[in-house]
Amino acid sequence: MTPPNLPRLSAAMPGILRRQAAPAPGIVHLGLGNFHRAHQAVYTDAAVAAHGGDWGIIGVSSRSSAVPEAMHAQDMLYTVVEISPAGSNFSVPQVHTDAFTAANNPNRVVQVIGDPATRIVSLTVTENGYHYTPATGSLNLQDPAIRHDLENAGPPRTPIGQIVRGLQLRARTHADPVTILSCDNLADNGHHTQRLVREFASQLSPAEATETLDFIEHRTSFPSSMVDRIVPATTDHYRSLVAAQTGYTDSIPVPAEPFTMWIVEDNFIAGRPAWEAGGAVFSDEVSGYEQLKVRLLNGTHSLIAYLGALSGAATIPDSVAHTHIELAARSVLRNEYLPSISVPAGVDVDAYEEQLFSRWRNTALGHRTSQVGSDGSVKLRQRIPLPAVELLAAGHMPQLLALTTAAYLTCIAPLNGFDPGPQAAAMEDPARGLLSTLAAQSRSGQELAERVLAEHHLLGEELAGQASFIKRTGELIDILHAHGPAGAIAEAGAPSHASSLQTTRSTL
Ligand code: CS2
Repeated sequence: MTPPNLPRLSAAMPGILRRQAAPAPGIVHLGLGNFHRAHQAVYTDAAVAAHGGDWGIIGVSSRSSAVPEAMHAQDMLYTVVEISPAGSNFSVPQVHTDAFTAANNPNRVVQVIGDPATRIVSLTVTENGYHYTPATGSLNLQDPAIRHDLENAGPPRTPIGQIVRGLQLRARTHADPVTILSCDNLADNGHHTQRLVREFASQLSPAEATETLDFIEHRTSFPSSMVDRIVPATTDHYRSLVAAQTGYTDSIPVPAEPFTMWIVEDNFIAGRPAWEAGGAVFSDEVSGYEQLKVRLLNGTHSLIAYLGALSGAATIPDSVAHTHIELAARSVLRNEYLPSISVPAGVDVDAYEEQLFSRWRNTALGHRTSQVGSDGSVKLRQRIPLPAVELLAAGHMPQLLALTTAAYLTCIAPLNGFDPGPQAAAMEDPARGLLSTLAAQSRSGQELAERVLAEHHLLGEELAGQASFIKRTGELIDILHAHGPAGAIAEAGAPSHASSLQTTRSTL
């Protein structure tokens, strides 16, 4: 329960402000969700505290006005609640200078990106926010939102459309350089974003396209970055915790695990904050770290989320507490993801794996299986195909990658008459409609896998032609429907007895 009559978090509250005011703005951030507020904002706060600089952040939320409105009501402040079983830590970053909602103020997004004071445009818009076709990696020119933005039917609605219109404005006016920094879980996220921006710009009228592409070529940079911090959704539990332990109310606190990591390519054409002060690492090996994270962490996370949801687990810690799910997770991580990765120098994989399991076991955090399981049609494309194709080419069946795919389809597109449970029902996915239709037309898992993977290329072209993988995925869908996760894990070949856990740990 929140104690009554507590004041709301504000700049006037004694002990809150560590500096006179937020710095002047230099960054526009698209995607004012919890992740940005517990990650990049925290690093920027540390950078400005240590070295100064005009690196205030204008936060842009895409559709919801809840966070921008609450930030205005709290003098742009909010609490980061670091949660571990040992206790909680509270901090208040002081770097946002403004916040608004793109849907309510669409022209303003283009203006702030075009503003000469803006030197970095950063993004956390999720894999789904890039409007690309997972099968090809290219901009989805059939997507109605992209069509809308290209046809100039009004101010742009998609992040890529907003960025290109902002760059067009810069090209037309002052031509100051600017960096576009993707902070989403996409392999090679800098190049990926650059490619989509170029593809969008090349669809403009010839004169506009020439001017804008020239600007993109010479006056922008697109560093890649690997971001890592588990950040669940805010709930009333965290609001009450903040009220009980800080003496103020905050309607938008952000829960986060203590662990945080940011590896960034140092390619900022218009300067950058000294993010090292917050622990960011500038490296030429970003793509190695990205692979490591997108596959070992995010890929294994997906398996834990889908098998957990099908076992009735509401949270990731509840899911890995099932011994057979932990075994499946260790097996996919070691035997199926790891072989596809060039591990960056200095990374100890055993320690990395143990750290992942201890992060996933953080029961205090309550990270939901439905949150990690959402948007699988876009996320899995980043996680599964390349490692799977490599193993297939070497003559090995990636059983647990097939099981991840099968568990995903069982959650989102169950066959007629099967109820995958409330956690699966709570998963959002842009492909849910299509996949439900395909499931309704299928009499077996094999038919479903064939339709989804071979005909609709859900996991890309590479896997569309892999008949043995598709067949195995279909068989595992049938086993999941008939015998549940434990049966399917045993069938997929992950060791199935608790006693083998130790053996697995020591022999992998
Ligand atoms: C998760 C990530 O939702 C997901 O797919 O795997 O959000 C994960 O928690 C973060 O990437 C951790 O850095």
